[in-house]
Amino acid sequence: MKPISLTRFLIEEQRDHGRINADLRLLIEVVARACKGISIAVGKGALGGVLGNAGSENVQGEVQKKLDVLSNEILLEANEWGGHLAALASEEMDHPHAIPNRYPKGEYLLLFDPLDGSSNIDVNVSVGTIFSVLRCPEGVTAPTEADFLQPGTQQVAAGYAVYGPSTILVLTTGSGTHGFTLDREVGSFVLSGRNLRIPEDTSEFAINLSNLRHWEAPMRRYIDELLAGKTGPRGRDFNMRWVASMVADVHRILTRGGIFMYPRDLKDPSKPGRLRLMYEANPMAFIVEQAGGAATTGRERLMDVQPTALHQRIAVFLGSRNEVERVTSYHQ
Ligand code: AFP
Repeated sequence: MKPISLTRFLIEEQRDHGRINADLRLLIEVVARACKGISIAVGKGALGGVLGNAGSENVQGEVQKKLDVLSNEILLEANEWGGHLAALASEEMDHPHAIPNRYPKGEYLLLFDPLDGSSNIDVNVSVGTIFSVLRCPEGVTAPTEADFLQPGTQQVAAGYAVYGPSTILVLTTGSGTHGFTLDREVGSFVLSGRNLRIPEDTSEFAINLSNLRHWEAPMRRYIDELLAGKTGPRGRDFNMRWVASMVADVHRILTRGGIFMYPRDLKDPSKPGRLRLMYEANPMAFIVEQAGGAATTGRERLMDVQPTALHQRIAVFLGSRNEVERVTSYHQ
């Protein structure tokens, strides 16, 4: 069958199904093009002079890798001129980035983690880009942080690119979750998975077990049962994976099922979790739900959370619906 490019897929979503408009189509195409640029930079590794630390810190107080900064710049430059955005926000920038006055503004807000999994870059393990799209509130021409603080249910699109053996863009605009693989010779993303579905059951869990002693009781119970396997109440054995790049762990789950967990831990009681709500948890929750999975904070549906700060952290449980519902019920 003739391959379907991302461009053709988006044109059909717009023309045949009226699911997206021209500005949202442009936004997605521009972000996809930026991800191609990031994929090339990541792929150069040591030869591109882009490994190692940038000698700066981000708003999280984390050391920035050169590729964190480069990826952020690629996404900023790609999105400023198109006229589709009112503003954008990034894990790597303290405050929202206004569209320069020399360019027209549009109706969308773009949020992204330009390079997720930074601690894996220098050891050549898969990393990725995560993005989320919201509408700018009516009548707002100079969006502030408050205009970004919308629950995940308000997202009009979300996606990620995983820079692994192949570069794959996964996308939802609210009508299913679809995967596109980068054809490096032609330089375009080609549809490689329409309407991806996450199996409701799984025998594979993803968590950083080194935090075990810091977890709340419901978490300890759930994990103990998984580790007990067929000798315990679950009656079957489980397998564990942890890449420590959320994009890679989520992509595995989207491909063959599983449950991803980053619970809040009492290591730092002031932190309600490690992952960021606005540009990691929410986009992944939208993608997962559109593929038939579930995403909670352990206590409530993730996309219902009313954000209070642009860089706020949150606990994340997402993936195969029946496992997410079980571990969430233990917290009730
Ligand atoms: P870095 O971007 O600092 O590597 O963090 C990656 C991440 O935000 C997410 O992608 C992983 O799932 C998670 O953190 C890994 O956390 P641990 O290093 O605590 O396992």
